[in-house]
Amino acid sequence: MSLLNILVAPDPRLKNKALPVEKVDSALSRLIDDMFETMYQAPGIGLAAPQVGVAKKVIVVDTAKKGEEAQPMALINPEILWLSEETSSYEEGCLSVPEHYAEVIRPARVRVRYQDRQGEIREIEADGLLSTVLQHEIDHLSGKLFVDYLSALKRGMILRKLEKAKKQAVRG
Ligand code: GNR
Ligand code: NI
Repeated sequence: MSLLNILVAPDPRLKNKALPVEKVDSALSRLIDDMFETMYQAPGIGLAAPQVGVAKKVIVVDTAKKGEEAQPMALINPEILWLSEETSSYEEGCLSVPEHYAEVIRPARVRVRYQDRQGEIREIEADGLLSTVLQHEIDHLSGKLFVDYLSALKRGMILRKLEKAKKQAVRG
């Protein structure tokens, strides 16, 4: 297994649309293992392939709390079938937007169709934190970040700070 490099905004690769996975094979399984390792090490509760520079429709999530048994879920080609009218607000963060957090209002519940690691088609209905994280990860597959839900003013402030930090890192 290997740790993958997580892209940080603003990076044009985070804005691209991911492509559907055509073959659920051992190479894809390896990518999923590496994504789990990278997510747990970060640590994070979700990770989408575009965040590690892979433009494919693959996400991993685990919303189990510390001390609880892990609940790793890999979703291939996830698609939203249904969103509730009811909304809920969570303070979101993103491994590609480090050290910035903001409340985002989203549908409270979601139903998602996806393929599992065996290529079997499955459906899941989620609420609470899992619903938020699934929507956050599926957004990554269409090049969307949580900051895109904020005002242009807030988004601009965050992205300018991240850009500045990148330039400082290059200068050392
Ligand atoms: O680790 C993460 N925590 C989180 C908290 C609230 C809402 C969404 C998330 S996802 C984030 C990891 C990440 O960036 N996934 O794309
Ligand atoms: Ni994210």
